[in-house]
Amino acid sequence: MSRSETLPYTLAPLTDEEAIARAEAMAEHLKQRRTCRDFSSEPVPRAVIEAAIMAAGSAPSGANHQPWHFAVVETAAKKRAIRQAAEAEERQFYGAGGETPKAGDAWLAALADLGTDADKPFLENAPFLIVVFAQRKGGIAEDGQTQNYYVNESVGIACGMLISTLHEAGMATLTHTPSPMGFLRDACGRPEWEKPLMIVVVGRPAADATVPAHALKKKPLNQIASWL
Ligand code: IYR
Repeated sequence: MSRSETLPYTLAPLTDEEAIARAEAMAEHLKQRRTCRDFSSEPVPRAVIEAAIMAAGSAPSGANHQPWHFAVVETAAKKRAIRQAAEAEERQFYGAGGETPKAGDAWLAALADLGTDADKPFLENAPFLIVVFAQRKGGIAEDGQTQNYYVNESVGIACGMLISTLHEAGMATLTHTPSPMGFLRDACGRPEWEKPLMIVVVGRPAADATVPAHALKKKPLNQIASWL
């Protein structure tokens, strides 16, 4: 078997008690994260966004190809263009013009508890939109040809690390998935082998921000885990 170059790997040793305390504290902190739809337009330091993207970029990925791109949108004109294109799609999704909704009845019923509709003011109000792209091809060199592996898994993990870091920095976030979202590729000038995956909306919550009570209903441990 061929062996690659290796480097030592160590972690600061913790006692069991310390490990438990740190895991519980982190879990408690992450449990305070909410998906926010009411943003203040108060500016956010660019350095926060840069650090969060660097955290996301350290995620594990298939063959370490790092098949992600984060397009950071901060100008009013670009945010407005994205809002207008997203709302046009969402009006069809929700049937806001009186026509048959593209979303079926079951999907609309599932969304009822969230209270979402075709209006997306947060796409303009929030200081930053991070449009996340998954690179279907390209490898580390981003040549547009080399096969990438486990792309959705890799970019999904990176998005989790992105929103966790932003939460740690006291930012409100929204993982927004306009449906469909192909328009984001043109809006952000990205190549055809990249697939828009989601918009991470970042800012501070508006003074009167609320979240749906439904969002606080999280499944208990004995439902989401089994021990074999
Ligand atoms: N893209 C739509 C619908 C939507 C779908 C799901 I699944 C959600 O969890 C939330 C919204 C919208 O953004 O309104």
